[in-house]
Amino acid sequence: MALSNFLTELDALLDEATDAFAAACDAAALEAARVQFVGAKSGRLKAVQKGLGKVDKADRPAAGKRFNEVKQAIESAHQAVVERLASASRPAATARCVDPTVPGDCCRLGRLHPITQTIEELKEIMGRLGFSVVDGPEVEDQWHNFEALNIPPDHPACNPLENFYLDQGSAGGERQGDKETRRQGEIAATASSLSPPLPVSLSPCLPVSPSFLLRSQTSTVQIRAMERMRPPVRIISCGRVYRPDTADATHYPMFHQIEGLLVDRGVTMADLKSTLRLFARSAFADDVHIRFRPSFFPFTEPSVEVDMSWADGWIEMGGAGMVDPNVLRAVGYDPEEFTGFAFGLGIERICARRHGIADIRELFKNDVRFLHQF
Ligand code: FA5
Repeated sequence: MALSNFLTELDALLDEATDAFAAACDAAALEAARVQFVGAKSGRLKAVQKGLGKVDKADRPAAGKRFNEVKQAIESAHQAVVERLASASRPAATARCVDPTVPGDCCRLGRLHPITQTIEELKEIMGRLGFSVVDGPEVEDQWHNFEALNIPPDHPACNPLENFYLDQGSAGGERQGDKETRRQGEIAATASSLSPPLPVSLSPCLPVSPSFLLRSQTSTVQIRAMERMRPPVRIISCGRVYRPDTADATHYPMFHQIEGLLVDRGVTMADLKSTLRLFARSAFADDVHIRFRPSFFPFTEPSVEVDMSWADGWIEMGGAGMVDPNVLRAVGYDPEEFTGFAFGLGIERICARRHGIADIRELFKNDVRFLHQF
């Protein structure tokens, strides 16, 4: 056999064996490749070795030398894959060198949103003044949002452009009786699916005013609380309210209010003012002043705007007043026996003042770099 033919056969074998070992992805595939190329009995290297005796005698030393080199290269390729598979099956912790002096990964702790923090603090302050916390639904019926609060259906405050009414679908083509029956079913289903469920049976206006809306004020909870309780009533409620207001530095279409209500015998405006003064001093600082400006809310009489003052001037925080006798009557209280005060303040404005936030829109951008400061 010519030397060149023998060497060509050897080189081809080396290439094939190297590729086969490199492709082996587990021990079984590697062993199959080993048997095929370097198996003691029928391996292909053994077969090529037999051809060595047929090479011309003068060329045999060169052929033998090259054979040994190729044999060694194939065995090294096999050994490299043995090691690769062994290290892949070792547990990562032992494979990797641990340096205990390297500082650990810093894991940022989450925190409550500044509005939630403010609400928790306001609840705590009012709790110390003897007020307990109640909640009401954000989806409201017209009775609680308007009518029981002495706001008649034709009042501008009920205007669809001033509120987020829920789309309850069109009932076109139905007979009036069918329409009413279907509406009652929808109302009952919607009311009971809310959390907490709307007390349909307690809502005298539902059959005649079935529209639902996102509540526009937490004053709704005054009504819900008085429907459930007998005086003395001393509650606060904090939560989201919705109005189609244009967003600016002090307004947002979704914002939070804290509502306060105290009903008992002999409650006066003096009680309202001292309660709000104590509240303001606890929430802000001892040197904060409050002032009442005459105003109008259908559910309080007299009504006032509540301003608070700092070095840079007065800021409007909310509304307040003595509960209107019509509201007391709507929930079955005798206005000759009981009087009460109520107030509703904007929580974004309180939060902004406490933290020096110039624009309340920052609170709702969900920028963690901003939120992380509180
Ligand atoms: C009311 O909502 C009355 N329910 C308050 C009330 C309760 C009066 C009980 C009497 C008795 P008013 O619409 O003024 O009132 O809102 C109260 C406060 O909510 C405002 O002073 C302001 O601080 C805040 N506020 C109102 N609209 C927005 C808004 N779009 N974005 C942020 N805060 C707002």
